[in-house]
Amino acid sequence: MLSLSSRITPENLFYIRNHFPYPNVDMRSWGLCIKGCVNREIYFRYHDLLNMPQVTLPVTLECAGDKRALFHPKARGEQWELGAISHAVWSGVRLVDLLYLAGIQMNACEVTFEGMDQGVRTDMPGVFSYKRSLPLEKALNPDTIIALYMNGKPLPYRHGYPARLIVPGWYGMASVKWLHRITFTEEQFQGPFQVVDYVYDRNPLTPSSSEPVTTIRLNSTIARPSDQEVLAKGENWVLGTALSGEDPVVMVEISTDNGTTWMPTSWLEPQEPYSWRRWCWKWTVTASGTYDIKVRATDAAGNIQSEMTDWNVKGYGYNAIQHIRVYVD
Ligand SMILES: Nc1nc2c(c(=O)[nH]1)N[C@H]1C(S)=C(S)[C@@H](COP(=O)(O)O)O[C@H]1N2
Ligand SMILES: [Mo]
Repeated sequence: MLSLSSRITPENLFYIRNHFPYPNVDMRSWGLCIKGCVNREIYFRYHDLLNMPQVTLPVTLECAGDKRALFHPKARGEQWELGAISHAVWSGVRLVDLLYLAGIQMNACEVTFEGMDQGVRTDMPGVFSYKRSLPLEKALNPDTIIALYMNGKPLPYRHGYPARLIVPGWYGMASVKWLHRITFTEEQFQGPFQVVDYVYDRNPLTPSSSEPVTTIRLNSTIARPSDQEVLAKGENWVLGTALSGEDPVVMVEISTDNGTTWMPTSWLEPQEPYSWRRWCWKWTVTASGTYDIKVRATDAAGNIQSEMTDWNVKGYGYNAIQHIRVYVD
């Protein structure tokens, strides 16, 4: 289910995705260190971060596996339907401000981010922590932040307290929770959450393509009515969201005849970078019957969602036109 009662997802309904059991967070010893190819290693205590200049940014988080259950043939992984996406307002320190304090050396090529959570994987031996990297350009983007607050309150434990990375416009796997270590490296990071997971593999027999999962693809979703719902004749509101990590979404259209004719929907809020936008459409139904409803979004560059999505082994980035069937009594 997708909660759209407000633009900001209520905290108890915000989706959660963890690869490992929750880590122990002891604030007496917690700190964030920056090391690797830097002029000086720096260690920040929680109050050091709280005392630095803060920025606030609304950002929608979407799991790369959102809508995975809709893939045909089925793709391996958590069978998310429509709910692995939520919206919050994040506040904290710009990552670039911290990185400049450490002084970046010329040989640095990437930045890796390590969470405090760790555990085993089913596909390889060893104990791993949740660790991901970003190219320098994205790490230095002023909108990439270390969030300390979510919706004006200290980050909830489940969402990464005391500090998490927020990488706007990228799928959720990049936004490392329970962050405690940042390392500049000369080489590209090869950890399993970077090169085994979160790559678009098209062929199960020849895994490990080099195309990493990064930006959120153009997508739109019908939150209400739900698939197979029975509606009464008369006025029915159709409600949903649209989002893209690249060019902003400029139009969402609805079809009630399986995609033959399309009608524009109305926005419930203005366009804001990195944020989903809710849309609605008043549907006046006069005849009972079965209706095939579809939704599609168009972005500012003229891209439009299609009937097909790019099938991949681990089921990332599903963004085909959504189709639901409803019955009108
Ligand atoms: N440390 C850590 N960070 C993590 C993860 C994790 O398992 N461990 N999961 C990632 C994934 S895949 C997603 S989709 C988002 C989910 O964030 P949320 O649980 O706050 O919604 O966190 C990301 N950051
Ligand atoms: Mo995810």
